[in-house]
Amino acid sequence: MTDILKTPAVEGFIRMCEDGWLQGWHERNGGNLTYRMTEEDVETARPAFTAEPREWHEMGVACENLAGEYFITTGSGKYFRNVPLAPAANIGIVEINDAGSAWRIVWGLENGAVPTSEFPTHVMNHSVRKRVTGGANRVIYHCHATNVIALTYVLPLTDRDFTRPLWQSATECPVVFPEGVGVVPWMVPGGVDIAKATSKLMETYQAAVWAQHGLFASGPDFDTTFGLAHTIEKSAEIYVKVLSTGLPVRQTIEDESLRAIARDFGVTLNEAFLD
Ligand code: 2HA
Ligand code: ZN
Repeated sequence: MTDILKTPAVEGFIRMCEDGWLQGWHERNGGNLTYRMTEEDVETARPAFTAEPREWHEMGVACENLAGEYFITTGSGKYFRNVPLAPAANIGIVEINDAGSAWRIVWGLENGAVPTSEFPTHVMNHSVRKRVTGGANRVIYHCHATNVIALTYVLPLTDRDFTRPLWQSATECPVVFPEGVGVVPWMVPGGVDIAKATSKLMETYQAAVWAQHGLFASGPDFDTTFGLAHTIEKSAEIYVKVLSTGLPVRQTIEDESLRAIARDFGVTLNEAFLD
């Protein structure tokens, strides 16, 4: 029988958890990750699924376009640090029902574990990203990216006030997230309000900043999604360092240069954030 831990989807998922831990973005049980499996992923993993169907759990949200989908998810209260050591206890695979309103465990999340506390948020955002990307988006990732969080104490909490310094602090940024980033004001984690506020922004953006909390990123695969979070956090780190010198900023990437990058790299920048 295939070892489920050696299948590309599960192996890639575990690697991303480890990568995030190594970056220092997942203290204690911080952060969560979900992946919407392809049909091929599901068929490859199916031999390892539980023989007896488990009970359904209502999510409190209904996403019709996710009916019958399977997700790999981190467990609620579980530590990213422990995922590579004991995957079946810290992550699992859940199936979504025909109404898109409930989940049940088909593999992993052993010893009574359940999906991440942010599962309804992830599901709502998967629904939006699946729709706006024509099915391409498969990954939703939430991490406590240190410098992104730091900036939420000093920058105005608007999409424009975050996007501009992030674009200006690393030349590749406008190419990686040409639509910019969204900003969610401080909200209680794990609730319906933060799920709704985030999914509204994810109609437009690949990533949203959660004030005084972290980053919420999406993408078609693990590399692209981790790369997006890494790029945003790196740019935030540079900007924090620049601010920390206390010296006046003598030069930055001007708007005409941002436009030049967009032209040469064939991306369309969100004009709302340019002067
Ligand atoms: O999983 O990070 O936002 C713990 C969290 C909640
Ligand atoms: Zn969090």
